[in-house]
Amino acid sequence: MDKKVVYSAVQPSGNLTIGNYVGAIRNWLSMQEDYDCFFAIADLHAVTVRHEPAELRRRTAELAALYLACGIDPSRCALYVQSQVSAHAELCWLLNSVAYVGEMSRMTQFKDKSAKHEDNINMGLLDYPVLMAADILLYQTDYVPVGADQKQHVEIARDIAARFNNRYGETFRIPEPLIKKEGAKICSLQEPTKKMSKSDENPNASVLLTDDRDTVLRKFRRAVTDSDGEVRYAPAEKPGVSNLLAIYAAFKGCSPEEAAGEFAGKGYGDLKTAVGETVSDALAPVQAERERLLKEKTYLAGVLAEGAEKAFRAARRTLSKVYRKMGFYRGE
Ligand code: ATP
Ligand code: LTN
Repeated sequence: MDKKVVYSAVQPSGNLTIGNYVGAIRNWLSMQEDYDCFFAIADLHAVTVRHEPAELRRRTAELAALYLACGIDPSRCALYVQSQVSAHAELCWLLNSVAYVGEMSRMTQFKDKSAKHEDNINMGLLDYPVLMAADILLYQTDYVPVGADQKQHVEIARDIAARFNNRYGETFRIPEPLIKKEGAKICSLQEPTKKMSKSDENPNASVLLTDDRDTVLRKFRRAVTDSDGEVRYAPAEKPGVSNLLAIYAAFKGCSPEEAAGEFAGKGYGDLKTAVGETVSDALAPVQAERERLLKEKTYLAGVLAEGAEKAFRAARRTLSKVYRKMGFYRGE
């Protein structure tokens, strides 16, 4: 039987945080064995907010190197840059005629980003979920592993697929979001009820995958906790301490409750130092490998070209089917 298909992507829109790692990329690794995986760098999505061209180019290469350094294996999946497979933009256009402006303008991310970038509410920002639906549907995807914040976008992709199938006949498989309970939401170190985000303005709020040891230790030392002094896992009551325990647990491979047990009778200082050391120990080899790969420009470009080729071969089948179903003239 054919393997099930997995699709996911991250935008090259900033420096990735340990939230992106624990909530997204790390979960992709084990899937490479059992599924047909497509992992993309969503550069077409990244231009929906104002960007610097040279920075986009640099960040795209950096994200590719990071994927590889984290253990994404290009011989077992298609690792590629979205804009190098033109089928994404083509299918987006075709799906635009079955997506409604009303539903797009109700998306949480569209509302948040429009509020944040009031001077640049462009068509791409509104169309973002349709492009994301095109990404997913092109590969007849079964599962989309993402963090909790992307659930709504996967749901709209399902709606668009079902509507298209209904109007033109069975064409797309209906995808399902795959959201892990643990690590689906790593919180900010400064406002622990908010998610840790790569675009946070406070540099102490997020631990970046590129932060050196001293920076990681310092950010954890400054993390907001509470004044009761007892290390306990109780997210509602003690969000700061619980977030530290959740991060420690995610990197140690245990449950947050087990992590709390390790610190029974110890103070917040011990917890902060231990989390900082654990995270920076885990990041060190990934950072070294990323640095090494960034120097191998020809290798990196080759891996991405091969990935785009692989993705294109799969995407082409769905795209021709869509053109046919919609009645585009192909010579007969
Ligand atoms: P931005 O702040 O620029 O919107 P982001 O940090 O939210 O960016 P995305 O590129 O939107 O990152 O997300 C990439 C992937 O990482 C998605 O699957 C998303 O759900 C996941 N993710 C992002 N932040 C977290 C977090 N704090 N905890 C767990 N998963 C996360
Ligand atoms: N919008 C996503 C990135 C993304 C994506 C996708 C995720 C673009 N296309 C397809 C899953 C499937 C985000 O994480 N911000």
